[in-house]
Amino acid sequence: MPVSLAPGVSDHRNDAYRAKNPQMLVPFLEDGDVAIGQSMAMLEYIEEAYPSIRLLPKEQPLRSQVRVFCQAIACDIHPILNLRVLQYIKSEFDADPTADWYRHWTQEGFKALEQLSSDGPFTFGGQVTLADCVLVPQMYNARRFKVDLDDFPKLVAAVNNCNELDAFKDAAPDNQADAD
Ligand SMILES: N[C@@H](CCC(=O)N[C@@H](CS)C(=O)NCC(=O)O)C(=O)O
Repeated sequence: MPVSLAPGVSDHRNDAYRAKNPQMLVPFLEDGDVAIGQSMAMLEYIEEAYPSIRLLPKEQPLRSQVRVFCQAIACDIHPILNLRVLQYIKSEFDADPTADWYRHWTQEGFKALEQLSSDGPFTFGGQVTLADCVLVPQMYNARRFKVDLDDFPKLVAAVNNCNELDAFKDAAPDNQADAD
């Protein structure tokens, strides 16, 4: 079910959605009896419930390296660039967070990710992993906010290669039923 974050709509803040997800954030996964928020929890659920497609490598140290990469985005980069943070900076400090704030924290985070990633074609070599699933949307936002990506050739290449695959095309924001 589409949940719009658009200003003036804010489906994620209505009572019906809050009853499902007290954090009032998207995405939110419903699969049978399972109803969970938090992207990393969802990705691990899908990994365990649908083991025919493996996105978390079994072997170490790769397994942990993929988790480190995912958490660098989910715990450190994404939270400070989130909609409610940007809205708060604008309303409380009368500053435009889409200028310096967004670009600064994306580039700081991407510097580390570029170093953490391995050679392509994907973030950790020849197989798509959870790292790619987490990087693609963060890169989508970086492009949307016109962050200079010249220093991140491995990340850009991995995302471009993912975006050639049907699964990533199907999941792209512009290909969703409620995209405007
Ligand atoms: N840690 C959460 C973050 C979820 C999150 O912040 N989602 C954003 C969209 S990408 C959101 O719902 N923002 C609404 C807001 O900030 O009000 C996760 O990984 O699922």
